[in-house]
Amino acid sequence: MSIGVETNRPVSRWLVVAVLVAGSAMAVQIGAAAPASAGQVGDAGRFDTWTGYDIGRFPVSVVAGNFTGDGAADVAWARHDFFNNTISVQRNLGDGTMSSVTTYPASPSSTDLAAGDVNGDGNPDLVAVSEGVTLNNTTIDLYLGSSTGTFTRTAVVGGYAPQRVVLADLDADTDLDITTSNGWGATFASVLLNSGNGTFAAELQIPVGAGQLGISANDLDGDSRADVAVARYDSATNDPEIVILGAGAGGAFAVKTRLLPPAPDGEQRGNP
Ligand SMILES: [Ca+2]
Ligand SMILES: [Ca+2]
Ligand SMILES: [Ca+2]
Ligand SMILES: [Ca+2]
Repeated sequence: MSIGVETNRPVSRWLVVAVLVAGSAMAVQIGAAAPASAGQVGDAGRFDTWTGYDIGRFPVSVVAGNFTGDGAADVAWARHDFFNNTISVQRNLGDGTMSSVTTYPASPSSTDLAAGDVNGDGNPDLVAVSEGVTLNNTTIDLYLGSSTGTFTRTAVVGGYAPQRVVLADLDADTDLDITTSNGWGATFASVLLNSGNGTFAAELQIPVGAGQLGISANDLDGDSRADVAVARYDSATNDPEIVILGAGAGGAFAVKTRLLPPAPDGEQRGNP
């Protein structure tokens, strides 16, 4: 759910998730495996253990959430694997260690993962987006959470080779709606409004332009309704652009404005 124009995907095979817990504080660090005597984080001895876990190849996105309702943050991550792709969940055992990994099937080549309660039962759910083997996937995977941190997979039609996903209440009815930035030539971002129970109305296709990547949601104009910012790279002008989506006249969700970030010193906009 980060916003920014990025060009490289993480492809390291052996990344490690290190979860360091002290009281209710938690940090998740992703990086190359480090010897137990090095790379320790924290102060005053609060974080004095470092435990590495194998998270599989091609990890791309990780989220933390209290999936089991015990107050200790658990983790889930998605992988950009075209073959037998899965998302994975590890429960926090409350003593600074994590459970064994539970995996759930996912559409091929996932690109992002988000956590939030989409069906309003109080248990966090997961939403994964994936490009697909042929880079035209239109299935968004939903994983409805239970009170014990297990998930049931379902799906909704939307997006086009989606690159990022964000959950936010876009229509001010208190439930979380889905927005995706889309890839591989798609010129629209996708908005799926929640019916309140984790089912979604037909996709709205918002004309943003191609080259979309980063996405973020917040109330940017103070009207008490969430807006969405989509970062894209315009290959026609060689310029980056931030497209702001939000509720316009009559409440319809649409492009509200387009922002051109300042050019770096000494550079000019447009084609050279
Ligand atoms: Ca937990
Ligand atoms: Ca839920
Ligand atoms: Ca909503
Ligand atoms: Ca707003």
